Amino acid sequence: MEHLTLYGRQGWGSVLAETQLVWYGMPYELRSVGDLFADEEAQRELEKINPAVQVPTLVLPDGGVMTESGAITLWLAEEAESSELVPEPGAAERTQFLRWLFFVTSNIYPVYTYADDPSRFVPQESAQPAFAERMGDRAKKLYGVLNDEAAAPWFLGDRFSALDIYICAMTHWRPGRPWFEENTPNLVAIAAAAKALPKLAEVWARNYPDD
Ligand SMILES: N[C@@H](CCC(=O)N[C@@H](CS)C(=O)NCC(=O)O)C(=O)O
Repeated sequence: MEHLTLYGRQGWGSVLAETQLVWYGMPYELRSVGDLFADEEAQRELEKINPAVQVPTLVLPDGGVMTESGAITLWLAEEAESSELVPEPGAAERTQFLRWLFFVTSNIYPVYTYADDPSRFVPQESAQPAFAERMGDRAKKLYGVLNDEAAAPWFLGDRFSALDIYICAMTHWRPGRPWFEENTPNLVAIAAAAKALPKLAEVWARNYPDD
């Protein structure tokens, strides 16, 4: 396939797409975007491609645009004609894979959108910290649910999948490693195992150089 262009930022959600591109050995060009919460120029540039102004944003060889990490996950598996990260239709793990992929992308991920910059949603400055805290509580609850559902050594049991990549990436985010270690040991174990995969070592190190 012709090359893909991934707009991303070190350690941000673009790592979800980048790891999968690396896994499948798909050629891609990485375009680093500035801090989308602070850099208006970076916002304006990305907005031309993805009006939601978020990463990952993937531009396809035909100029089409793919956003939404969950959709990108399903699309990449199809494009790669691989079931290594996405259980194929009919596979025993498919149902739970889809359930938890959507749980992560449509339940947990938006909590970050709301808490990253509460001023976008709560005009009154004095109310913003409490709002962010409530969002943090929501994330903790949902990560607890995910932890209780997690099998071993991978989320789906014996079968590695893109869910393990999400868990590895997201346990680098809020509420922070100590909280995950104390409260979600199953997720932390999965994250460590995903981190140790030689195929992904470089891309993890690029995104999380301080680990
Ligand atoms: N639904 C999107 C969420 C992507 C997302 O929230 N990305 C964050 C980085 S982790 C972002 O770009 N935030 C910038 C902003 O919201 O301004 C997905 O699953 O890809």
